[in-house]
Amino acid sequence: MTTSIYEQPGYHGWLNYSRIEDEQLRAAYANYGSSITVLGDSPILQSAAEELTTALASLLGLEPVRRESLSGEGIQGIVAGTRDALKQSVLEGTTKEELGDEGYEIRTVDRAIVVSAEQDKGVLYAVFHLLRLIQTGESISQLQITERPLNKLRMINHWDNMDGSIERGYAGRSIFFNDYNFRGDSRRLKDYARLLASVGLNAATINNVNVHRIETQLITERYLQDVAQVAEQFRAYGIQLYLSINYAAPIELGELDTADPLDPDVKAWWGRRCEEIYRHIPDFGGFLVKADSEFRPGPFTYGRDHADGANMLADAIAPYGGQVIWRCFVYNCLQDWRDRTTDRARAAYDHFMPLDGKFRNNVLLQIKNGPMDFQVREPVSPLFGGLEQTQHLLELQITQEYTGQQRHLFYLVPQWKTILDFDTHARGTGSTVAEAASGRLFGQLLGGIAAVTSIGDDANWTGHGLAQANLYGYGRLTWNPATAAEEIASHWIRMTFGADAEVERVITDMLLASPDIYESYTAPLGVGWMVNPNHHYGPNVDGYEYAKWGTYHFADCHGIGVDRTVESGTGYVAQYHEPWSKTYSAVETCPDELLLFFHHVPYRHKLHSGKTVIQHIYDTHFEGAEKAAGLLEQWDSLRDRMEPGLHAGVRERLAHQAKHACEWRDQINTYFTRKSGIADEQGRTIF
Ligand code: GCV
Repeated sequence: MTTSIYEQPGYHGWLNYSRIEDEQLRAAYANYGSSITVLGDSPILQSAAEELTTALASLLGLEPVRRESLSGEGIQGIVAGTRDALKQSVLEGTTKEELGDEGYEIRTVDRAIVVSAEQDKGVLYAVFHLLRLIQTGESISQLQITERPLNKLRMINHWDNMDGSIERGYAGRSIFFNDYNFRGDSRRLKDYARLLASVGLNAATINNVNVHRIETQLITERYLQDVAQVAEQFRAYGIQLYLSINYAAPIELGELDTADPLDPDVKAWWGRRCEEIYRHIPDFGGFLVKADSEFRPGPFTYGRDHADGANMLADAIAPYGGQVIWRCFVYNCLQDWRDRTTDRARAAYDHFMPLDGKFRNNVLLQIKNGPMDFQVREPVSPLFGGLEQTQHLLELQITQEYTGQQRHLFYLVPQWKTILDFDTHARGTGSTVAEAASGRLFGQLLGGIAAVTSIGDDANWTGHGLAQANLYGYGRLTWNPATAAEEIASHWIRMTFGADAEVERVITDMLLASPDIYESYTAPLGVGWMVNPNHHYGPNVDGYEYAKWGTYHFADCHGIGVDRTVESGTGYVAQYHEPWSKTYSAVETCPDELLLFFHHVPYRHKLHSGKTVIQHIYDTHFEGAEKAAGLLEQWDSLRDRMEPGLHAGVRERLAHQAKHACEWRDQINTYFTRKSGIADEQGRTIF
């Protein structure tokens, strides 16, 4: 007998609403949870009511009574609605301005819990928050919660192609497309929308930023009805739909012979497209554009700059309230490896800083977190804190392209927190990336975070069962970047695996240790890359060394690293504000973990840790492989504490990781022993 996908391990993720075992707790929750009143019946409020009903039934083992209006005997149970609907009768305190469009309040008032917001979306977020409290065993008898998100845009980007494949996808095929059609799997789309909304995400692109021939037609009659159906499903969960577009669409669709942004025919063409799109999807979010990057067309072809390109689209979509999200991932991908003057790291800043202030107010620049490409360790892109007059988004990668491809465990939240907390010093201390990206630092209206999603049609969405923590954590951070990585981990574990203190202890430990473990047996000290070309999995130290992509480590028999100083290198360090420019410039002050990103040093150079670079490489690679094996042992200790299928799926991946970490260790150590001729101080086996 085959089990349906909905019953397979991990399908429900952190919304599995397992019955609460503790009887006392269940009874305490039932005091409120046995009656639900949701005021209003918009699609979003219907989603909220449905979520509450199914979740409470499952968590508490009861059938909650559903009411549609407040009863005469005063309020009781869970009462949810907008402030208008509640007529403020039960609320006081927070002003409309404090709450904002998406914020909410949750208050325990006598025998009731009142969930309220300015808008329906806020009510939905509040419902998920309340359910989280119940799932994680918190008391709800004295709630006084007020929340609002820091970021207006909290976005997911899919790199899905219409043939059903996913660029850099490691969890099956697209949930949207197959064989150049929409899959129309509404149950799956709904459950995905629930997962996204439950962590506060509010926007999504559904197709790859590399927009190929057929995908170019997504903005035409051929597909717009299907796109509109997805938009409708997402709308019921407060998620606005965006599309990635092909900058040369007017040409590719055979309607014009130019895509020059300053050509009036091109402007008019995009105007007509927008009109048609909005006829199908009145709340369409806008366009995401990868232009003049990795062989994608763009305004450079016509001698125009990126402001010309983005503003033309922005003007076309402005009458409908849409936005243009324009990516800054622009660099020379045909570099000659012999040329040491060109530095890919400089490219985004060099291209976009001169354009600061030249973009329309419905344009946002989307900037990858680092200057290269989602490596395990990179400095923060200097465009954060650099761009002062242009709205922008931080782009992260949940899909684990360079972080183990969802076969290795890598809890990304600590990495993202390092990025968000990075103080750019643009306006003195406290000018963090989180503040810059949200728009708050420079008083901009729009801002936020986007990330490339990690999901596919695998039953558990993310392939690796523990990789779900990254999708969950991403949403939580977009809402509030100050949330601690430990807290996110602990919530995710309790919601996913239930209340078992040992499970929580072990998995928290594993998650928090995982980024350092992976970093330690892969590319050292911020140098990056060292992976197999194309698919980017597994060790290959020189894989990108003689390639055109601008990704070099320059290892020779004397030393390793890229000199990015002003004095003797590419000058990249000068793109940062002080004190960073100075700190990174000097080998003495550059943080160890980024040393090889900024400097070329001899193998015997001493790190702050007191070790030489070469000994650090050996030690971390031996330790990393050992710790990877340790992850498997830790997981095995939980064998009897969870659903066997869930345990087995993760176990298989951890076993692979342990083995693959040895491959990494041996290739890297052998390479550097041979290159440097320096032996390991501890005489361990190096081949
Ligand atoms: C979607 C990297 C990835 C590409 C990706 C590109 C981008 O180069 O390897 O697969 O393309 O980034 O972000 O546009």
